[in-house]
Amino acid sequence: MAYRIKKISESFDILGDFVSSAAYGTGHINDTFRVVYDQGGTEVHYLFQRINHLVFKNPPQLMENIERVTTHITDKIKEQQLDASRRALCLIKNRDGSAYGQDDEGNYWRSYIFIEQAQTYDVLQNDRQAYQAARAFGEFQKELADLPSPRLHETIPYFHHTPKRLEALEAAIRNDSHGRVRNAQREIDFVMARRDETARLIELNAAGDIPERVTHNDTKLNNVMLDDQTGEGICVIDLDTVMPGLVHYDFGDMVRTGTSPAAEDERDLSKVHMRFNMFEALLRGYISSAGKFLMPAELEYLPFSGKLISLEIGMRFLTDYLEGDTYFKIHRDGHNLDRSRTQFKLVESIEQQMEQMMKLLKELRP
Ligand code: ADP
Ligand code: GN1
Ligand code: MG
Repeated sequence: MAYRIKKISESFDILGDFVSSAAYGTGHINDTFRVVYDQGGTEVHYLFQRINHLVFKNPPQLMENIERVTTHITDKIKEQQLDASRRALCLIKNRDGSAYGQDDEGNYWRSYIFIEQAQTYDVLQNDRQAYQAARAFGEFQKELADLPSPRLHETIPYFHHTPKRLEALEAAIRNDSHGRVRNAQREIDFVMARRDETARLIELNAAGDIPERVTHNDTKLNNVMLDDQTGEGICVIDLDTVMPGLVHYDFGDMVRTGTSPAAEDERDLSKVHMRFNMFEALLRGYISSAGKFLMPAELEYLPFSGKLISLEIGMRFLTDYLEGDTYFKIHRDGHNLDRSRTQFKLVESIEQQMEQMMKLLKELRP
């Protein structure tokens, strides 16, 4: 692998000599590497990613989205006289001038400036981090509100169409290709008891009550970098799914990934629950940046979105488990089933606190 990365990195417009590369991060889809270069005696880092083209079927279109989005955000940051190289992802061009390179096997690769002295967190440590992360994601939506046309490409069609995710789960149950349905009956029943709620946001959008916007769509809290020194949410990353969507997809995934003290794949379900103070911090942070543009109907469904997206991602993990683990990277047997269980435990915890969540929303809404 190191050889392959050395070779591909040489096709990018980077000065100096390749020193080493190492796998980086905990993402489930792409392959990420931190690459070290020697530039006249100074060690400089770059981030390289192999785009998973089984998941993202059209990498050139995906990269066109990312170029447009990063350029737009960079321009805005520069207008504010801030350091754009730490506050927006900065693509390194390939030597042929394009935003990506291809290796001999047809894999697509891209490279970014490595953002130093900032981290992502798989599990948040405190509510200050939750506030900062949510503020940054809201800011990101705000910056993209005036992205010039055309509409961004849909890199994965129907990505957050929860009823279609339910259909996929039902098909996986019918096929039972790996004989695993019998291991997951409780989880299947859990989803089916909530099936009527899966279409709620889609219906509100179809009725014209909540608008389509440019959204991130994968706002796992480890997709925002927090500055080591100030704790500020400085840069939103992982832009593969930036495309038209509903704000709820973003806020919902923040609740899913930012409120539980346990990891996404925790086996001890007694550790999994929604910490109300973390929800409060997310809501406060998100409203601090997105509050100015959110419409009343959008605000109204923010608490529900936490439940819906946790249910939806749980359904996706469960579907992948039933289909034999072909989508999400797994690191042990039953990994996707474990992940689905934590999601459903979180759904339950959110349901139990929904009344207080709505009460808090009333207090905080601008
Ligand atoms: P995945 O789609 O696999 O989740 P990400 O784009 O989120 O890939 O990258 C994986 C991890 O790599 C992130 O969680 C973050 O810690 C780190 N990372 C990504 N981009 C950068 C960057 N430009 N600078 C520094 N670290 C980065
Ligand atoms: C994947 O790439 P990563 O790990 O940030 C997935 C998300 C899921 C998430 C669950 C393109 O995100 O939709 O919510 O795993 N990304 C894609 O952890 O499917
Ligand atoms: Mg990521």
